Amino acid sequence: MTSSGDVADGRPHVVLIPSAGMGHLVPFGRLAVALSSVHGCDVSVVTVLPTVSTAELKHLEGLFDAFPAIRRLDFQLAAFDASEFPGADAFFLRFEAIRRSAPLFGPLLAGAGASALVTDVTLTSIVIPVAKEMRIPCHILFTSSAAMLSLCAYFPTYLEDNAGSGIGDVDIPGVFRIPKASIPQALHDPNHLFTGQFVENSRSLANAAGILVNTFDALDLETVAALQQGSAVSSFPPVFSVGPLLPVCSPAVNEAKNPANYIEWLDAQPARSVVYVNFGSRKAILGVQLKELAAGLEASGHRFLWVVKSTVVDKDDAAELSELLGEGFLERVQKRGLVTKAWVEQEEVLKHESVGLFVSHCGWNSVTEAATSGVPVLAFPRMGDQRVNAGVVARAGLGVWVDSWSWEGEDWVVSGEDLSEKVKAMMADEVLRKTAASLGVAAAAAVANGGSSYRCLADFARLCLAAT
Ligand code: UDP
Ligand code: G50
Repeated sequence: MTSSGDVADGRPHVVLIPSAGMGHLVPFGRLAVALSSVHGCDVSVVTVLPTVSTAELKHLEGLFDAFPAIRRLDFQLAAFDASEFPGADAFFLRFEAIRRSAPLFGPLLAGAGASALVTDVTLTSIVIPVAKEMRIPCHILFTSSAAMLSLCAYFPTYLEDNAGSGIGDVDIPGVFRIPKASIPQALHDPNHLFTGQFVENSRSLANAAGILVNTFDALDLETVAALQQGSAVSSFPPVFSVGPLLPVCSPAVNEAKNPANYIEWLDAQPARSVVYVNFGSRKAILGVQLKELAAGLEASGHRFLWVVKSTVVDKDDAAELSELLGEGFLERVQKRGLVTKAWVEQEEVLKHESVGLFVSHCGWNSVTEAATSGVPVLAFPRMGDQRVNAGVVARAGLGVWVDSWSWEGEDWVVSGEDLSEKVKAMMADEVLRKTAASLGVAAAAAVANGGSSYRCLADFARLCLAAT
């Protein structure tokens, strides 16, 4: 035992502190497995209880069951009065609740004997001071794209330079210009709960020992290089591109989550004939937009697997599909469409050979999973960081983004006709299909032994060892 960590067997003990929401938990689980199974680290994962959704709890339990070497450190949230933020998003509230529980992290970490920490970007500004006090190096896992990381890093400077003039296009030196319309909606409001957290976290990033990003060279090389050269912000910590963090393929993680027989259904479809539609785990799509999506998928004439989410948190999802999608829709598409409200194992779906296109909200995990499987993406961003990520999709050639399409909060929706045209064009686009497939090859090479992301994670593990 050293002053900073329990390294009795010579291995660094890396404690991971994830935040809330599947989009944040999933990459932490993958990082835990890669560090533990491939890079020889002793790994603990802090399990913040309660979770926002049942999907999150099941995911974590599956992880610990499948990988007994990964230690579970339960952390009970302190009481939190959400009435201070009426109407706020359930996940932003949970970020805040975890942030306010910060004083409890010290005793937890001291008991665990951590030699290094990796925390979620949403907790940056509250975990780094705790780690500093305990003299444990603290790294950040950035769960979104490197483009979003550059926006995050530069945002405080942008605010200082443009004080009082509202948010416009953000021209990140050495990177690119992010148009006003792509800036996450919440950041336009300086008094928004998310904005307060975001700016504090942005200011703290420079104090991190390192930043892990779930990306790889073929997607984000120039952005990461610009950050490392200090063009966006001077003296930025080392950035490790460690992605795509690979899905954890284990029956214990995946079993019994879904009653729908979608894999059997996919097995029965011709190669690359199915349009897979899923907008992620955390946001419902407006009823009017759902009806246009239904019309668009029907008019495209293609087979489709559509995961419909009609309420914000999965456990509350009760509305009937036939009500949501319009009279007679399910009957009319019965022979070529499978629609479910249940959770599907997305990585299984994307690697299935019958899938030819992914209509995605561009949550970053979904983008990396599409890239891993070499499946083209029709970007349909709805909120938050998704337009910035959709820009990455388009620039890398992984897919297509119609940047004039509306998103959450705008008073019009994308028509079924526009959607159907794009789906038809993309399903017929052989060049796009080949480019997406080549990104799949590049992703596999990046994480294979000796590849760029493999080496970055190995460097990171060595850094943790050196700190013990
Ligand atoms: N996911 C899944 N099945 C679903 C919905 C989501 O497996 O029906 C997974 C998806 O594969 C991804 C994560 O949940 O790993 C969602 O993260 P992402 O960043 O794509 O979007 P978010 O849900 O955070 O908006
Ligand atoms: C949700 C969202 C907007 C958004 C992100 C969300 C990101 C970007 C990274 O998860 O992940 C980030 C999040 C929080 C933070 C700092 C950086 O405090 O609605 O951009």
